[in-house]
Amino acid sequence: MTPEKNDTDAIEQDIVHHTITTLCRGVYNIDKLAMYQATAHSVRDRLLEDWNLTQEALHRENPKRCYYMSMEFLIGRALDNALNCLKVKKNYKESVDNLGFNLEDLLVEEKDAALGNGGLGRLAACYMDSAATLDYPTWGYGLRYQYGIFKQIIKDGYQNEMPDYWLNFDNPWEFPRTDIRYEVRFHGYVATKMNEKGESRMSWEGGDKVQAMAYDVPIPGFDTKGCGNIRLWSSKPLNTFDFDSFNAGDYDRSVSEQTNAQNLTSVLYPNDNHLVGKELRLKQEYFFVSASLQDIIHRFKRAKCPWKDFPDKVAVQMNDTHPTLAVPELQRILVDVEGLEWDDAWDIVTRTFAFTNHTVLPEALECWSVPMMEKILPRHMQIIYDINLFFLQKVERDFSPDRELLKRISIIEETSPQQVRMAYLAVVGSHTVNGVAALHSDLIRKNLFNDFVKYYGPEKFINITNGITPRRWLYQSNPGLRDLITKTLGSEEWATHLDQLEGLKKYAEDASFQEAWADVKFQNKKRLADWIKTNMNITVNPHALFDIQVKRIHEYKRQYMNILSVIYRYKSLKKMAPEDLEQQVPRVVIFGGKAAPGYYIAKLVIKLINSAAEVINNDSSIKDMLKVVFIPDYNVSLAEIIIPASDISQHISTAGTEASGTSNMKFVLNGGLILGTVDGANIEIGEQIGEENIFMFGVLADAVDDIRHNQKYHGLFIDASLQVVIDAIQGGEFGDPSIFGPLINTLTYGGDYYLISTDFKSYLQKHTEVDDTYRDKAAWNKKSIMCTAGMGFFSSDRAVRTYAEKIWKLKPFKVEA
Ligand code: CR1
Repeated sequence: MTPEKNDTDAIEQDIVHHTITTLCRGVYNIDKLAMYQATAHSVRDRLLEDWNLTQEALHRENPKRCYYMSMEFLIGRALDNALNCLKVKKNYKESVDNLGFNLEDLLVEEKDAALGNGGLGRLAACYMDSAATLDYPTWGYGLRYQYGIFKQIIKDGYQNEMPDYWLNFDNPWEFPRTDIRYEVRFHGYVATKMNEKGESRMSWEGGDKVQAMAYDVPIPGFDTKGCGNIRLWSSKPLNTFDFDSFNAGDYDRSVSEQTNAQNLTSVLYPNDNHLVGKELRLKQEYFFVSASLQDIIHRFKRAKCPWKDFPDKVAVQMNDTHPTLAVPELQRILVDVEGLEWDDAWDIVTRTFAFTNHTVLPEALECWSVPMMEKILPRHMQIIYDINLFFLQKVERDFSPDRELLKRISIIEETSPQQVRMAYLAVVGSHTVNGVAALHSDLIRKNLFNDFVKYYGPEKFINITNGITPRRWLYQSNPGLRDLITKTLGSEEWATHLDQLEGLKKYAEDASFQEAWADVKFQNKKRLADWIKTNMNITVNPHALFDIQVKRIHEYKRQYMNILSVIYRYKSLKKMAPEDLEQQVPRVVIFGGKAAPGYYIAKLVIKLINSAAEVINNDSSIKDMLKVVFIPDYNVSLAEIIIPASDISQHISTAGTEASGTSNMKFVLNGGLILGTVDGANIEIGEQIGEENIFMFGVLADAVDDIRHNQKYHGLFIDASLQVVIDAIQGGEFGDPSIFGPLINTLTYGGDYYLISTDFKSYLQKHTEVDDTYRDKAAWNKKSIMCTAGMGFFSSDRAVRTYAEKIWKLKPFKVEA
């Protein structure tokens, strides 16, 4: 960026120019939203320059590229991030100031791009940030949903859902590519045809077609000229019109076909870690991979390389099984359309794809019914059968003729109707499979993919522990801590070399550093307390211990156990003598998160939290020693305010259920301590920051099966502390107890699948330990500093570099100014 372009006058002129031209508004008649838009357009122009520079250079040099295929990208807001990446935030602040506005007020006008459910989608966004920052030639591919994740509204304590109209205003962060369009087919039939060489080939014919149009979302890298890209596909009707229906007087029908085409990418399925086997979802998945592969192949063909070189130019990472149809789709294109022999094509396919598994929860593993697949994708179903047949023949010949094994390992599950196991298809179609934290990768090697590990050998199954971008999750969201760290370490290089945070360790016991550190935390807690006051009219004391659990509401994540423990605390406080009450550590317990609209039990948990909050927050007898807040509509931009404000955050999934978790990393990076189970990335966080700096409790993953078995055959043990809580709920202390019956039943009649009764006692003990530790401010501050200082490993830069080196075989590609 030339210096002239960064002086405040030039920026002001630029913003005014966009106000007049892009927005067609007078400069003196302008509100915050319009000012935000004009500012965003001005920043976007700068990104565009970098974007073009990068894409032109890539086109010229044609290095190997990686494509990250993900049905979800949970990006959040873009303006603040872009200003930081381009290092022009100060300049823009001044210019906007001169124009009579406050930059911070403008930033919050932006709507979140919320094209994801939770961790999986946010991970994809962090990885795109790191790939751009590290100059890896990587593009994301995804879908441009017109409605992102729903807005959550709390009414009478219950979750209500409202559509997310995020595109209602102009979106400066996407570039429509009206010229980049591909046709995508559904249904139809399979015929045999002669190809140009006179060979007989299958051909997918007939059916319905829609069009995929590209929208590009630029992804700025931090302090680099390079700019990444996420290409999102939107479905459009083909430019054809059903004249037969029209002429037959059936105008409605001819128009409704067009509408159907558009509906394909209307809405993001709002389920986290849960499959709903809807036909429209299957169509979305195919639409997504078909358009992306056509685009990738189009780019590959420009260089006129032979097909066998495809894997030397293209790496595709499948973010969970959602893009797995890309495997049979590429095989189909190579064999049916390009005329390659099956084995040559399959060699190319399996050298191209790699697959990340993100879950072991059975309800989240994608299985598609064979009849549905046959109807929508008849040729793909044949190809999947063939892939499976050749695979099983090989297993039988080279490994073991054991029929039970063959049945277990088959891509087709012999249920009625038959099902395609997408995770198995992804494993067979990929050269490398990875889990997302050490424990999770062990578990999938031992359980889910055990037969495959034995057959292929262990090298194919690796671990790459998740990471988070320090740019959004510290640099941007916690300016106070950012500045303190930069001042202490002498430069802001840590933002791209997170290991440098180690340098903070030597100040961990330094009294004045501790004081500065604690003050930053206090200011962040105040910022959150103010937000809560302004938006929810609840007063919370920023001097209290802030105890936070924000994530999707799910039984396995055990928000239920958390609220049960809060009720236990409340009951204990109520029993205390006034002099004891005064001695307690005051707590503010904060919850946030969405439940899938169809997830009845999760929605009841939200109701219980709100009902308990209502009673506790209005009970003056406990002297403000406990407050409970459920923050509605948790999303990326709220996370940016909530996460820096934690003293304790909770990551308390039943051992073995949370593949990794990534918010755990964000909290600790911001100097918050974890109260957590021995699960997911909590374990590695403890290893990195020191076990003395994390509060861990609960049974271990390898004990879970036996405990479940014993509970089933020998009954549950509900200890006295848990019974107190159940009695209070059933006694109506938090409203009509019949409402909560089904929830209580998951414990008492449901066999307590998530082992709340097993872990409850040790959980309460840890809470007491948290309180006791918090009383000693110096000890607490030291732990908090050690938390941040030990988090270098969890940068998404480390994770992406590992993917690039171990899986994608990709080199950075530096764009010069
Ligand atoms: C996991 O539940 C993990 C993210 C990102 C989720 C969570 O523990 O941090 O993925 N899995 O790896 C998921 O959404 C469909 O599976």
